[in-house]
Amino acid sequence: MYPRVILKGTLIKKSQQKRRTSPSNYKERFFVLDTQDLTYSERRPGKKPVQKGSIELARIKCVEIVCSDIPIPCSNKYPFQVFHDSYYLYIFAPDNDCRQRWVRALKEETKCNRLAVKYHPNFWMDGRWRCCHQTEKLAAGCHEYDPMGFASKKPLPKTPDPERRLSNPDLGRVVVVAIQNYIPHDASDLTLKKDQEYVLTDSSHPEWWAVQDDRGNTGFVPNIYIAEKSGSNFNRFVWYNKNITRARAEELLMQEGKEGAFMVRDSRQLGVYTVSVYTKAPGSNGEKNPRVKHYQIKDTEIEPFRFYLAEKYLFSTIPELIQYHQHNAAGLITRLRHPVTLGKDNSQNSFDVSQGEWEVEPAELVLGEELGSGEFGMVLQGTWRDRKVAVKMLREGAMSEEDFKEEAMVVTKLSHPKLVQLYGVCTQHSPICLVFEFMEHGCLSDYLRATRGHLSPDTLLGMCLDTSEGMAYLESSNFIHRDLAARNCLVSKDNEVKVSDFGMARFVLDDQYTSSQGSKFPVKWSSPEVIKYSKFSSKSDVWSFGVLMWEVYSEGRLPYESRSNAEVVESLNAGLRLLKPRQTPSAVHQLMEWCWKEKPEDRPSFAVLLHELASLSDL
Ligand code: 4IP
Repeated sequence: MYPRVILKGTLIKKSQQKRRTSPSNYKERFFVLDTQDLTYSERRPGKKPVQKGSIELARIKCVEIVCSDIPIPCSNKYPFQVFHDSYYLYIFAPDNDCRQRWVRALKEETKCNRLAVKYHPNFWMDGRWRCCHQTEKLAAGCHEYDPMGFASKKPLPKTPDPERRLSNPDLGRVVVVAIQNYIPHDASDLTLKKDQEYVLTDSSHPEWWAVQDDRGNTGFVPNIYIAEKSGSNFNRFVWYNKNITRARAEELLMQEGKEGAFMVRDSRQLGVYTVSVYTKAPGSNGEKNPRVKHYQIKDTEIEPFRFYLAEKYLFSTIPELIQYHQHNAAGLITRLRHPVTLGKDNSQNSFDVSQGEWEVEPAELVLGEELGSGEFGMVLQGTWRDRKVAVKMLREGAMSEEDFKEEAMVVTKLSHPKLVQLYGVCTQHSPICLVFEFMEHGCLSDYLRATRGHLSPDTLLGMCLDTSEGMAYLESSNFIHRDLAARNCLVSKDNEVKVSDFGMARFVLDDQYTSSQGSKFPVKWSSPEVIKYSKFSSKSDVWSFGVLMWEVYSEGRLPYESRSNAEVVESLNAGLRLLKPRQTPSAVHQLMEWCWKEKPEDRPSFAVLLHELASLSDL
């Protein structure tokens, strides 16, 4: 009987390195799976295909996806493995569906073979298995091979404490693949189906991680049952340039000419990535010196593999690392401010207010009385399209307008009932002005002082709850406020509190405000890692939120009233914290203290704080 063709298509294969000296190359091959063999050929235009290899199906012992923790060094990012004889053939599919088709078909055709009992879920690379660190290529696998995903015998880790969380937006979007089925053991768990993809939403527990399935259900699963999805298909990221040389990267970034213009590109070293960034920062001689600096993304080389750039701030994925350095210089010459991409229109990401829907027509704006003044200049009451608005007139030189325009679109897109909405920007006159939602009672700190002794415990708790709601939204949008304090929240006529000025601290030009040594730096609201290393994150916002709760319950007092910034830093270093304001319920005080944990990872997320405060307000 003739063999019947089951699947065919072009995939990339890695050389099997049958000999010690075999090259480690990746080649495009036309694969054909029939009922007898898996065959691959070279196809060249106008020439007859040349068969390069063939594996008899009866000799296959394992077919499985590869869960890689490193960037994939070829253009197809979805690897799977065919273990046959004593060789591992790694094949790379262009997408997950294609990989699943091949893996399923191969498993089906080999299911009656004498299969391996265990297999290696990760690659054999550089003389060791990345999954179990064994250095013998033919060493027994470290994971049960369960081709159809029936078994679920792995011992389950100890159930975590009830404080476990379902979301940790600091994670960014990390996709994981189930390496075996999991049947939930309690209501907060989620069913895992082998080979299916999930989005990781929390990885803070050592053994139980929260994931979300494609229907939006979220729950906990043992982390030994999942693996990070292989491949680093960065094409969807605006900062990634695949085939670009160092010289071309320099040319493009110099052309862009903006401080912090950057891109991520493939390094000459296979599988390694480089971040190239433009800076005008003065060189060692103090003179202005526009140049491009290149930083290689390194990994820790020992499990669990993590990525880092200039200093050892470690991340489990490269997009997470980039996202972090977009907010923090942390050892780089400048933070990564403006992604630059060859061939993609960079202006897509920038805010061209002259044509954009965010431009406010000066003729539509009626300015009224002065409401106050802030870091950026005067705030006036106004009317715009029949609604009351607050208009911030930016004092010339107070703000980096170029940077602000770049990011204003992001800010205007953030929309939540507990955030003060930025309606638009008026750029046609200099200095520019920002048009915000109007809040009758003005800023929270002034309001607390003005109403001291008159606000009920419910109102105080409601103020904290409102703020946590706005902040939980920012956290879930991966947006860091950087200057959360009662002075940066506003109060409506119904005592509703909304968070304002989010992200604006990045555009202040006054060094006294931006440097943690500066006299205007909000030390009293800042977490230790912000004071020491300017390391901002949603968890540094959580610290500030603890101080804001303290401000609410002390009805507008200044934290550490009579102490200087230096004294505050000293007492924080000694482990001291703000004292409980007289009328604070102990449950709220416990939350404050939780926000002031030394290590960011020990602090709760805003999602948890919101949940906790909401349950207190239900009592
Ligand atoms: C060859 O490299 C090709 O990659 C072969 O793949 C590969 O054979 C060889 O690996 C490797 O040495 P060069 O073309 O640079 O010589 P293909 O036949 O698809 O071109 P496999 O067995 O992986 O197909 P070794 O280990 O067989 O030498």
